[in-house]
Amino acid sequence: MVVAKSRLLVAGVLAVGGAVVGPGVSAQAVALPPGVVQLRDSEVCPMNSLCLYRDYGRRGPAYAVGAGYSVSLKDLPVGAGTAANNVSSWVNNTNSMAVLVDEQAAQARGLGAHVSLEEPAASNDTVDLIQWAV
Ligand SMILES: [Ca+2]
Repeated sequence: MVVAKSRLLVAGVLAVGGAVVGPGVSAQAVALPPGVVQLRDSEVCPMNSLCLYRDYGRRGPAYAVGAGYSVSLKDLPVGAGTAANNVSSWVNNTNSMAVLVDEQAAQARGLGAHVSLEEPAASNDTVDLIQWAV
């Protein structure tokens, strides 16, 4: 059931992204999406945020996503690339279940409220979208 719902969510996100992406792409590349703030290496995850870290142990380039904000990790710069397919460590410091979506595999996983996760090898560096359970 979760996977079926996620496919609908992914389709919706892709449709929205297709409408938004256009001549303004270069300007959007600088600004972070709404609800997102950059964290310092190893910074503690703020309250009411879902935090993602490039490296295991909550290290490396990192971002905090406010509860309820759906975000494409492709919009979060990490080095020369982005956070898409590039996250190893998560902290859900919200009261909501986050949904971690892998577009390529068309799969989604829930990350419960106040749950942290060090990615197992099989799902390391796979997430592309953050959604929220409703
Ligand atoms: Ca992926």
